[in-house]
Amino acid sequence: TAEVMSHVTAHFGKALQQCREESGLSPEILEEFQHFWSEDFEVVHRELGCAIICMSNKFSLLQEDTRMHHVNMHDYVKSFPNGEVLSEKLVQLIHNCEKQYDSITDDCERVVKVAACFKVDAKKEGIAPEVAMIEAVMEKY
Ligand code: BOM
Repeated sequence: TAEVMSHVTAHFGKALQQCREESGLSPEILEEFQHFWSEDFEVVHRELGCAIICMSNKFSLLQEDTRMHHVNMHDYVKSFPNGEVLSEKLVQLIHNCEKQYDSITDDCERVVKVAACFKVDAKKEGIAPEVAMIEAVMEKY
């Protein structure tokens, strides 16, 4: 659900500041991670892909091949309140997007495509949070 996704995003987003330097993602492109879900934010920059890789690695959410670690992602999402209602769906959506961009060899470029696909599909499924919902739970993490 969107409520659960707001918690996951608030927590995951805390890793952004730690990943700014190595990813080269400037605040002009994305100031705060919760804006990822904003209607006016376009998920297109390679640096955002690099940042998502770095952030995911902080929580061991990726495999050696820079694809999602299914078990760890499932457990990560399940660790949030009501997480079990979202975990399976989230893993399924991300994996479906990964399959569509598997031929892109540049990891940062591929991951930003996967993230853009995930944003579109999460909206379709009604599990995309509003930025305000994320802001409301930020203080918990
Ligand atoms: O193939 C690499 C898979 C990378 C998975 C991350 C895609 C989505 C990241 C952008 C959105 C994040 C929102 C919440 C946290 C989900 C882990």
